[in-house]
Amino acid sequence: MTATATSPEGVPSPGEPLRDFDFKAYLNQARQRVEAALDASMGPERPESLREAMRYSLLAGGKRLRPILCLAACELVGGDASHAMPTAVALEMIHTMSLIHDDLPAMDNDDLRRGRPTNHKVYGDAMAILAGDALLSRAFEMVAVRSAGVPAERLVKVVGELALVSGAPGLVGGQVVDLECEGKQVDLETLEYIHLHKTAALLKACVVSGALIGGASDAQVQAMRTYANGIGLAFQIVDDILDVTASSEVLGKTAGKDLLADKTTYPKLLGLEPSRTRALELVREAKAALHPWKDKAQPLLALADYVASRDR
Ligand code: GRG
Repeated sequence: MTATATSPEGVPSPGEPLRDFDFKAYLNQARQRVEAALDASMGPERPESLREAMRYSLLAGGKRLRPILCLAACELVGGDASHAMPTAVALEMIHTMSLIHDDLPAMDNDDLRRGRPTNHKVYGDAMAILAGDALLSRAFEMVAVRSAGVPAERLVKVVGELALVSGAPGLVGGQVVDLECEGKQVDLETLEYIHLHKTAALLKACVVSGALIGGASDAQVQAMRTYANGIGLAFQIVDDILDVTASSEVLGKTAGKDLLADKTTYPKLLGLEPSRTRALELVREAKAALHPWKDKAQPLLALADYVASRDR
């Protein structure tokens, strides 16, 4: 399997097809595995009403980018992806929790997510908060109790990554600054702070956790962090672009929300085309971090391109 390498570093440019790698088939297969594992992850939770609210959002579809990044990173460093599946599920649980909480009236106040009414619209605010809380706790259970075949010291490191990303240094910190900036002029530095914490941090936790489970060296983990910072910011830039260019129907969430809420976004600060250019630059930098792995990195290289080219 050889990538079509044309850049000076031998890293394929964003959008450049990777020879002999069928990304569509890879993505389909990975999504099917993740969906099955997510479905199986929900045990006989009681009370039934809580179980229903948790399942409603967890099994509502979504791109499943985070668990797939985790599995791909594990495989890249020579690990067995099945060992990383409980962690991949845990990361999707944390992501889903953050979406449920983000959609609440006290936060972003949205009523459409993944093409369906938001959790609180169906089950009420209190149940939505509790379903999110239960998914967060369940995520830690997945790693600490349900992972098999992984040395305990690796799992302890993964638990540390998950704790950091779901607390003040990650999602919560990013969300607080985002809320505090509502209705204010925000500079690029602050915007980047928000999205490094709200979006990039979780993508980083995905590849770092997968790599740790696969037995990565410190240098390999560092390369993963660099890769994830790039794709994380690019992901958010594209998210901001799609908010103004795509429909709610395609996105499965309310389009045009940023404009309506007068939010500072990359297109607002930089303009639409410069935002696209910046996203491609970030993806190029992210891909360069994977250079040591050469063709073995094809899934993560293709996932980086997908982040920049996605339409939902
Ligand atoms: C309560 C511990 C705790 C944390 C919650 C609410 C909150 C703190 C943080 C908000 C984080 C957030 C919702 C960031 C937005 C990230 C983003 C762009 C999500 C969309 O991801 P996609 O497009 O969604 O991958 P799908 O549905 O495809 O999975």
